[in-house]
Formats: sequence, structure tokens, C-alpha cells
Amino acid sequence: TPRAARGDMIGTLVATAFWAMLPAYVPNNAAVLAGGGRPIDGGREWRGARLLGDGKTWRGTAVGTLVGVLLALALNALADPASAALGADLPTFALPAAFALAFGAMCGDIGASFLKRRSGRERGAAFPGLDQLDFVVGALGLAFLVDADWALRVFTPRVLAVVLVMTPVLHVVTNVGAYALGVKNEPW
Ligand code: CTP
Ligand code: K
Ligand code: MG
Repeated sequence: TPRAARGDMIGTLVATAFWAMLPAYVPNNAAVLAGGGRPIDGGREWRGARLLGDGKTWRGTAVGTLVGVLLALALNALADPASAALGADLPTFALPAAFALAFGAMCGDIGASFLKRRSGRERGAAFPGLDQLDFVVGALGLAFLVDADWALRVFTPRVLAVVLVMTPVLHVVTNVGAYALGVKNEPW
């Protein structure tokens, strides 16, 4: 029936969007687990507030990026069987695209901290909207810069729409879960 066909299509879009964004979703969570050590801004202030703050560290950024790239390589090995199982055409990630998604996600989050400090928000403060989408903007922005052909092929307007709706939901669920588990200091 048309309704079942439409349901299939939406399921395929969600699976594709989730798969394509996994290398961007995981880095920030890995950084929470790996964080600590020297802050990127070295403690420097600018216009009366920290440049980035103690929550953005070299170690968290490096480990987060590495985990995202390794995850993308693992997904490459699974793309064929997963595509067959789901009846979808799941993308693979060349190294530049994998790096762009992972490092871009970390950069988006770092950029958000810069904006939080400029707007008087202390480390850990919430910035609704920005918190849920900063890493998406960073990841997709860098992916388009690094490999526009790949990015345009994977992130079609429909996949993009699913990403923009799905990501905030996943972000809230993930962070509330991490907070409940005692892994994260704030539930956002
Ligand atoms: N983290 C890190 N390096 C990053 C990102 C995150 O070390 N590039 C770690 C830090 O320990 C940080 C924690 O992950 O405290 C949670 O990340 P996040 O919520 O993004 O940082 P906040 O501490 O809330 O700081 P901010 O207000 O600047 O977002
Ligand atoms: K954040
Ligand atoms: Mg935070």
C-alpha cells in the first residue's frame, strides 16, 4: 500500500541520516569521557571572559576526533551487510570525509563555547538550540568544504531534513542519559 511504502521510505531516510551522522555524533560523547588536561585556550581571557573555557581541552578534542574517524572506518566495513539488511544504500566514508565529520563536530562545539563565553554564559551553562545543533553545523560545514561531491550525494535535502529534526531529539536523550549515569555534569 502507499502508506507502507511511505513508511519504508521514511525508515530508509532515518537509517541513512543516522548512519551518515554517526561519525559526527560520537566525538562529543567521547570527549566527555576523555576530557581533562590542558584547556585549548590555555586559560586566556578575551573581553572579560575566558576565550573558550576549561570545558574545551586538547585531549577531549583529539580523542573525540580519533574515535569518530575510527567509527567511520568500522562503518565502512559494515556498509554492505547493513545496507542489505535495511534495504538502504548506506554511504561509506573516505578518510577526508570521516575526519571532516568528526573534527567538524568538535569544532562546532568549540565555536559554541566561544559564543557562550561572549554572551556571559559560564562553563556548563545551557544555550538551547545552539547546544543541539552546533556540532551538526560544524560537521556538515567541514564535510561540504572537504568533499562537496560526497556531501551532496549523501546529504540530500530529505536526509538533511531528517538530520535537523532527529539530531536535537537524540542530543537531549543522550545527554539526559549521560547525566543520569553520572558521566556528565549537566543534563544538556
Ligand atoms: N570536553 C573536552 N574537550 C572538548 C569538548 C568536551 O574535554 N573539546 C569535555 C570537558 O570535560 C567538558 C565535557 O567534555 O566539560 C562536557 O562537554 P561540554 O558540555 O561540551 O562542555 P561544558 O563543560 O559544558 O563547557 P561549555 O560551557 O564551554 O560548553
Ligand atoms: K556542548
Ligand atoms: Mg555542557
